[in-house]
Amino acid sequence: MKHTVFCIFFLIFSIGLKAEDGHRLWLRASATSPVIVQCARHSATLDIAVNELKKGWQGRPGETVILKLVKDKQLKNDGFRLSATEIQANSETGILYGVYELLRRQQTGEPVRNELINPSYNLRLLNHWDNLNGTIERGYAGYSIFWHGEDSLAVSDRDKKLWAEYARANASVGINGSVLNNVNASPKMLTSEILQRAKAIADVLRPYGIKTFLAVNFASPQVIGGLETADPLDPEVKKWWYDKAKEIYSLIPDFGGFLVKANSEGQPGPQNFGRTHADGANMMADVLLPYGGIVMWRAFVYDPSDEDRAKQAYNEFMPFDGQFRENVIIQVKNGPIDFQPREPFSPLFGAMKHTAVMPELQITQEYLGQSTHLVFLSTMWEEFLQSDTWQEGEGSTVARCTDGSIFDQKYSAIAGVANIGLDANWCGHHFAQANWYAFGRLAWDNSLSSAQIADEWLKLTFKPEKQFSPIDWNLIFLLPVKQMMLESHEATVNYMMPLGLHHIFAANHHYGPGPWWAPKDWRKDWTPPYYHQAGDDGIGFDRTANGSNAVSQYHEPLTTQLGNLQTCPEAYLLWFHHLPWDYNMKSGRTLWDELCYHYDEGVQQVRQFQKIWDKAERFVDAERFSAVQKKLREQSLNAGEWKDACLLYFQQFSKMPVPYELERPVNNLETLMEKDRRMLHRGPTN
Ligand code: GCV
Repeated sequence: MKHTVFCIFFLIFSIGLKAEDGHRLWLRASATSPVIVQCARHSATLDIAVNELKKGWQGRPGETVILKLVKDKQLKNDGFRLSATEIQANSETGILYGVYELLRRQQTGEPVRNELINPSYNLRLLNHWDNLNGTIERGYAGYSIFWHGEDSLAVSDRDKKLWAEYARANASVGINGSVLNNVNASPKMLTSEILQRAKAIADVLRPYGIKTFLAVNFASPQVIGGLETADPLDPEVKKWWYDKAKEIYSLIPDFGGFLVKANSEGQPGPQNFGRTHADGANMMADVLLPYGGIVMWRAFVYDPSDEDRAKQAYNEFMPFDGQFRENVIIQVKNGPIDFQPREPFSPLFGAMKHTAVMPELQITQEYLGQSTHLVFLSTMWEEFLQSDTWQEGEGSTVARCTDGSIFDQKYSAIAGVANIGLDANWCGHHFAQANWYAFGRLAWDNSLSSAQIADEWLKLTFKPEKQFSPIDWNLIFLLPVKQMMLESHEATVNYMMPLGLHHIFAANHHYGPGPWWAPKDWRKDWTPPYYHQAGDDGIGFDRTANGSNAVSQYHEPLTTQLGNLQTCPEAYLLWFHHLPWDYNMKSGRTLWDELCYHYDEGVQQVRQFQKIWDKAERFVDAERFSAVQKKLREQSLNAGEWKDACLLYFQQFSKMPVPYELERPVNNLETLMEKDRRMLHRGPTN
């Protein structure tokens, strides 16, 4: 009887939840009451702002809201003054951001006080690693929304609708620029035919305040321009870029500028012509300067030398500090290696004092379970942004070193490598949308907490239109699911690479474990043993003064702190130290036992996530519920494989048992290695 009553009750509630494919992202709410909007001017952007208010108003019925353009010195370009009935801004985009802020607060139940709100960074950019043939490098959510092939350049209504939806989502979280193509850039990007399509995209993005940028191939003057060289000091090469810039600006008058990956992983650059990064970046900067454009020059460089890969970007870029033009920004990945599950911050942050430096984060989860694992990246980014570089004394956080609060810089910027594709839900995993959202929110306000961001996102994305008891929704859905999000990054670090381990992926796909992978003729720094250094004597990469001395690239007291075993945070222990298996950890366990505990903890955490999600079923529409449920099952299985693969592999060296109180491995090492070999369809990459 009790059971029947429960079933009827459950049915009544679940029938009300319409299936959702996730396409509406966090923009699901519609108006609950009418509003009168007064805005003295019309423009594409202001009209969007007015319409958004009308479509999404959840405030007092019949309220009048004033949108007012002002000249207020306290406001930055995109900033605004907010109150419950008025938004003031210096720019139209400021008004638009104010509208989205007001609506967000109404929809999440946050108070609206009189506030002045300025963004942390001037430029808040998505980098799309989209290829002209429609594929996406490290994309896990289908094909490109921008490019469908070089023979398919006509712009359809479907394209335009999707681009407008994309632009709206970006604007709603404050993102104001998009780099439309892969940093491994095809020279063809700059041909006139392709630029026409870039123009069409830019036209759709513009009213939402989004500027268009392009990634460019340094050898373009040779490859598509027919010149004999791409030497940045060659007058003909300079002229080629001048002419190209002129052509681009005639199509896209507010074009933002170039993103360049040069002399990195086989991409051409100034060094091919005996020139420096500064020579190359400055030439392009000069070309763009008359139009107000900028150059984002990536510092993701490393070569197959014997030098520790973690040191190379710093070594290569520091000598040029102060030599770059004002409209050049050096774009630096958060960590010194490559978007690993956990890295210390790159020592370039704060160290380049006379050059603008911008962080590059990776929203697409190349190394974090791609679109299968639920990993809320905000906690990782928060940890990174709040890391103290000590470069200008205590409190010189990465956030402050890059947003213009410490260094005098004309441009401040932050970029995220997008996780967006043609999948109905844009990001492959419903919870991966939270990472797009979080990137935008942190780019707007780099002091936001992940708890706040998760709270907002969950309310906007999952609050059922149907009324449940708010107490139930809070207790069974909001709080536990938020907690799951907040723990998810640490869980992934635990089951993949705890205690500072890094880059121990199987070759090529960067998905599953492969600590064993080391073909003889392959670059050592593209193989996991280079990074974990496991042997009979222990595990970890010695980056102390006795080893590669990468610690010396950090500012004191960090050099000493990281180099000293007593003070190095255990989260980075094996990043900086090579230690014996029986090394005594703070917990009193041996290093080997501690590793086992972390791997096991990661697996248990994901099992717990499954319980949380299953329990929340009645609050989620069936389509999104089961999609996430399936992915969590896969994640649980994968977490177990990670644990078994790493522990069974490292056990060959530690020769110590997995602590008997922990769950035993359920996979055999040989089977896991075989699975890895089968996944290796294509040739390996780094
Ligand atoms: C776009 C890593 C990725 C590459 C990526 C590169 C980069 O190596 O695996 O796919 O290339 O980083 O950031 O340039």
